[in-house]
Order: sequence, then structure tokens, then C-alpha cells
Amino acid sequence: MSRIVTVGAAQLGPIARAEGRAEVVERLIALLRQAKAMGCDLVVFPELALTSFFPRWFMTDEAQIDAYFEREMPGPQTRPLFAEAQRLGLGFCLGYAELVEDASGKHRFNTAILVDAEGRIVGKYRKVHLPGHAEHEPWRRFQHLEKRYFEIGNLGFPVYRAFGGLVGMCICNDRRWPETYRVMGLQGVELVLVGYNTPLHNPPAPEHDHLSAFHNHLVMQAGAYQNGTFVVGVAKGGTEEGVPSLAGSAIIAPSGEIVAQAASLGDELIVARCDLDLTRSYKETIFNFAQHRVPEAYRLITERKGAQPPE
Ligand code: CDV
Repeated sequence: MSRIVTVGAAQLGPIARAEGRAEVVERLIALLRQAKAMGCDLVVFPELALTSFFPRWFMTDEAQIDAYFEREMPGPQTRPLFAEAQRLGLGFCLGYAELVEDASGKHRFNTAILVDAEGRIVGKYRKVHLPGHAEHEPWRRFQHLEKRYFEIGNLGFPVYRAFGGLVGMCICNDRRWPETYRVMGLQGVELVLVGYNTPLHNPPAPEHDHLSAFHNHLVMQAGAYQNGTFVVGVAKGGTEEGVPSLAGSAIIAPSGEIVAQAASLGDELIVARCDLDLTRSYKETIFNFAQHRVPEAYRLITERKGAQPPE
């Protein structure tokens, strides 16, 4: 069986607050059709790909908040996306706001799913690293209320056997944390899919603003190389509701090299032919974890937390 997966990173431009799910789904379907024409097997959409990035607004009204969330997947508005992907024989990864109601109450997650070419959901991830704050902070030009609207993901960082390889997902801020890649790396991940919404201005640290494109690629390239995996980073970029956001979607090889990169701030498909066997020379040599990692040493360091540093 072939180990080559042709991956399309389907960057999105801004989604206006007033834009309905149906309009957005049409945009996603247009990208799916391009992907089919370009020979893709799998299409990756960004974080919270169905709506405007709503954590920028402080809301207290439950119904208003819930309107940004999906109670079922696929639901009435997303079914056309599943149907078209299945018709085209394409898999996809989709980020969305997930609402679960069970005996313990209402739970909201920032979620991504992996859907196979037959339209079946074969993987799910719920964002672990939630940036921002939980209360209204009027000093900011715009809010980043992920800690208000989402719970910390409760699924860990699972890796799924799909598309002929081992596939994992993470979401936006997760990509900045080495643990994200390493937990998946320890499970042998070969293809990490990550959608993001990254404002160019970071209110608590504006001194980093001019480095946002550099940091974006830095973390994904390092995560790819240090774990011998492909990383597919997909932005919702451009100026959305007055907030300029990073584009720069990229597909990164296990060497850490960028093999495809978006050139615009809008809806754009970039494609790379990912030979999953390219992961092997990294996983079997320099980053052969079984041979070269030293977990005992890492444990010693954590256990010595309270110790005085050496003279
Ligand atoms: N959606 C995000 O997680 N955004 C963060 C910003 C707020 C720093 C990111 O890490 O890109």
C-alpha cells in the first residue's frame, strides 16, 4: 500500500460575524473541489473554521454563545460538506466549536475531527492549551476569551491509524508547546494536523508582534524535525472583524523544511505530496526514542525541583 498522502492545507481568509454557516460551508466545498483537482487525499481546514473567531468578543448570554457551537457533527449545516467530501473521495480535518450536553451538564470544547474518504469521523481532538483569559479585560483592543468559552480538552493527544499512516491533531496554541508534538511523537505520529487563528497583535506582549510569522514556523518546524513527522499548519488569516491575523499556512517535512507555503491572506489551497516513509530516517536514527531518549534523566530533573542549583 502506498505511503504517499497528498495533503491540501485549505487556508481561509476572514469570516465575518454576520457570515452564516451555509456561506462558509460553500467556501470549504470550493476548496475541496480544488483539492480534488490537485490530486489530494486529505484536506485540512483551520481552527474554528465554521464561524468568525468569536472568543474576541465578551458575551454573557448563553444562547448567543451557543450559537457559535455545533451540537452534532455533521449537523444540518455541515452535512453538505461531508456529502461533497465523500462524493469526491476526500478525507478532511475540520476545526469547530463543540457543545456537548450530558448528565453532568453543558461542556464546550475547541475541537478538531478527522474524517475519512467515506465520510466517517475516525478521530477527534479537543484543544488542551487554551490561551487568553476568562473575564472581560477592557484594556485590550480585542478580547481572547478561550478560557471563558472552552474547557480544557479531555482526550489527550491521540494518534489515529488513518490515510495509510499515524495521524494526530492539535489546535493553534498547542503548536507552541513541545509536549504536544512529543506526546504524539511517542506514539509514532507521522502527520500532525494543526489549524490556527493567530492575531498579529498579542496584547500582553506587543514586543513579540513583529516575530509572529517567525514564531509560527519556528515551532512547527521544530516539532516536525524533533519528532520525525510531517506537520500541516493551516491558518485563518487576514483581517477579520478589524483584527489582522497571521496567514502563512505551511506544510513541513520531517526534515523541518517547509515544502509548501501559502502566499496570500485569503482562501488558498496549498498542496504537498507527503511520503510518510520520509519519517523513518529521523525516527530510526537521530530521533530513535527507544535508543537515545533518557527518560530517567528527565525524571531526575523534575524530582530535583526543590534542590538548590549547583554552585
Ligand atoms: N487561537 C489561538 O490559540 N491563538 C493563540 C494566540 C492567542 C497567541 C496562538 O497561539 O496563536
